[in-house]
Amino acid sequence: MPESTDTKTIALVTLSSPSSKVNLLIAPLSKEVTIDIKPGSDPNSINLKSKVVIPVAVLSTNTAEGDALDFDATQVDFSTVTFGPNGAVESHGQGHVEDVDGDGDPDMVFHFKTQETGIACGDPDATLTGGTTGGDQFTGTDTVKTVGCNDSKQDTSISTKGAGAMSWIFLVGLSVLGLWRRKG
Ligand SMILES: [Ca+2]
Ligand SMILES: [Ca+2]
Repeated sequence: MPESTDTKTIALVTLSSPSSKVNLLIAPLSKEVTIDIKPGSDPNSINLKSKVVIPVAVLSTNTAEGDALDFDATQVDFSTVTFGPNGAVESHGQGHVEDVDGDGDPDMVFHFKTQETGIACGDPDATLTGGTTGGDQFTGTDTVKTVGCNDSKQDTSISTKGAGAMSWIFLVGLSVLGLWRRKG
């Protein structure tokens, strides 16, 4: 991807004046875009034990209704898109054009394997980054609600132990009852 390589390059510019020398790091700014994790769902529950894919929509936006698009999501290059702390890549190797918010502008939906995203228990949000076919970088963040975490696993094991203890007491009770009847 020559375009994305170029836009990721950080330029070191040295400004010199008679009295001082200043180094400026100039990095291209990533545009903030609107994303919708699990379009149509709120809260955006992410089951961390699930092997299903997480749909994430990148929305086309304009500054005012009727204006030209400020960000055209259909121009997103799927091969540059990554999601979550581990930077999962698109699981189908393509994006799907769909107007997920029903505003008449086509948006883009990508899918990521839950296990590859690196989203951890208690994470409050997740970020998608990528670039357009024109080489513009963008980033977008949406909230998540993690489920299937260790807390619920412990709860399950405790209740299983509880059930085991209960049935053991029940069996002992039956035996005692049997002995008592024999004596009688
Ligand atoms: Ca959502
Ligand atoms: Ca739309």
